[in-house]
Amino acid sequence: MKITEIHIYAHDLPVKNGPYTMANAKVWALDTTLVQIVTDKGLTGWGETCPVGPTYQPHHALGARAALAEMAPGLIGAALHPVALRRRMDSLLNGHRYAKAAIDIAAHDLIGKAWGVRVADLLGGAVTENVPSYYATGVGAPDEIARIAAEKLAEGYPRLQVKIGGRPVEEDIAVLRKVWEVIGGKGMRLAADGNRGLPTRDALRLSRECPDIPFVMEQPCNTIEEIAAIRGQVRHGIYIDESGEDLATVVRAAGQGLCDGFGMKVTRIGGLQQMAAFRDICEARTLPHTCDDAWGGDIIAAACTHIGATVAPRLNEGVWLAAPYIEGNYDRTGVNIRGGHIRLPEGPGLGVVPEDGIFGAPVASF
Ligand code: 0XW
Ligand code: MG
Repeated sequence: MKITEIHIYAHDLPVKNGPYTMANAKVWALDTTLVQIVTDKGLTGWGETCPVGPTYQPHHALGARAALAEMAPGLIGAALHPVALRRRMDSLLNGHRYAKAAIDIAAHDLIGKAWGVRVADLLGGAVTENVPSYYATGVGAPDEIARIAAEKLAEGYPRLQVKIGGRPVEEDIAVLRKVWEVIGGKGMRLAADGNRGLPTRDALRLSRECPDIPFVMEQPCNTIEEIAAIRGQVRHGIYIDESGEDLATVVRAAGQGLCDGFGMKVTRIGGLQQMAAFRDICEARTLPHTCDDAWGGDIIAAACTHIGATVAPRLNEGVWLAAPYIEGNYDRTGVNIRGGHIRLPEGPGLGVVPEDGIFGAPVASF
């Protein structure tokens, strides 16, 4: 099966009750990029990549589309084998894994459709049909975040991520204390995500002043070097998210014991083929991790859910979806969270087929 056409679409995803606030970013609407690949067998597959604004990671929507346009002519005629396709993309453009991921996801969708199987089964096999999710709050005041924590606990979420950073650390400590009053001892796991926003001084205070609250500290500081500097001094587990830029960094972090787990994004690592390798590296070193993306609609949600369904349950920190912050779906059912869990789409392929014309005319076609 060979690629005969590539179409690129841009689609606006307004944030419900926005903005969504993180230490270094406030977002009201996200610009997502959809990739449609057509093959010589007449099948169509879909991929998606949606940076959560231009400052969360060194990714942005126009950058994704420029990178896709740079590679697309060289991909016409390519066979749909994910490893060979990744090497071909690497021969056409250095880096830009978050754009390559959209092609990789569409390739998995197509292979699944051609073989009549779900993407989860292509990726090694689903171990659950009901994939755990987690809820991520924005940066907020103690009473408001504690109210959300109570609501999400009652809904059945097994895990909560509280956003911190970008303000005096005393406020972050007050939020975590209030949240723990609500969820402590009730079986909900807790992550405090700094999104690179804390100086090491504040990350150390946060850990020292909350020794009784068993949260993991997710990407507290900007660089892997800052995380390495505080690693031996904190009482809490540390997860790397934004700094886990590629498999080489993951191997380094795991090999040097720089973290206790990861928040991982399917597009940042380069797509589902690289994500499956990441999953296996984590399993070899017993490192828990998430399978998320930064934002995006039902195509990226399906991709995250399919890989999330293959993770060993004891290491599965869940699949975060933007669905609670988005109105509407790409097809009749979409990918949604119920009771803190996501039903694995039935497939074949991703199991999401966008309604005809939903994204308007392509912004580029090859
Ligand atoms: C909570 N997320 C998965 C969604 C936002 O894009 C940020 C991200 C994270 O964990 O950093
Ligand atoms: Mg994170």
